[in-house]
Amino acid sequence: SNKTNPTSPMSSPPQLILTQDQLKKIAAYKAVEFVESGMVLGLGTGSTAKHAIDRIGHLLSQGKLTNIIGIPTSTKTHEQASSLNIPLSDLDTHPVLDLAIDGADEVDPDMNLVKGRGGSLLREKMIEGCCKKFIVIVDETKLVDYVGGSGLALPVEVVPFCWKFTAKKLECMFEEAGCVAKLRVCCENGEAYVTDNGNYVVDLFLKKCIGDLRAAGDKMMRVVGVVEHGMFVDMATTLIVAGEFGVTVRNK
Ligand code: ABF
Repeated sequence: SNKTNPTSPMSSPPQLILTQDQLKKIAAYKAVEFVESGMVLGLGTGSTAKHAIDRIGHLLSQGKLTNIIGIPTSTKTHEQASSLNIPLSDLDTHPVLDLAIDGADEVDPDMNLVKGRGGSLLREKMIEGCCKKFIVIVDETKLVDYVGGSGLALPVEVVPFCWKFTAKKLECMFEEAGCVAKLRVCCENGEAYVTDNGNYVVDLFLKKCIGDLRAAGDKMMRVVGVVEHGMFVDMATTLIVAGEFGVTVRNK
């Protein structure tokens, strides 16, 4: 017979495999659905947040959003947002924000985050700490069982003065977790990476869970020379994850 076998692969619809960047875009566009005219908005940094900012710029240009004020979390985001004619301001003028949208490097099951692999953790933490709502947008690769669980860096912004001394203190602090501290360098020239605030970044590589995140964060902040660390504990209010399964929105 010429009947098609229903179980044959030939009869099933072609499988759509999305790239990581497409997933980032899906999460970002979903987050922008929460943006309303008149809002003061925290604008994140990184390749996921970039999609959200593009979308906000587009909706503004179409008149579908009006009276938005953006507070950028980095000089890079400032450049992108101004090229899209998004009106911008700062925390001095707008100390309370309606909403912030930003990416993350890791998200644990309690919606605690690791941020700062993009280098903007200080401004992100200052701005995202002032928001009524903070939406984190990620593709599913960012989900981890515990902070540090990806095996990638936990970034800490430090003053350049005697950074080795500060890095050593951090490494000793998390010795039990098998911590290795490395100065972040620019891949182009091998020189120390310098943040928007003129500081360095020490990346901590952990082999185990560091336990109580708040206690660990407080300990780091007591090291003179540490400016800020990249753990964002209990800050996210909404998590949007895009994966092959679709997009999910979870509120805290
Ligand atoms: C920023 O961008 C950072 O806090 C985080 O390091 C990074 C995530 O980057 P991407 O969206 O490019 O993966 O939000």
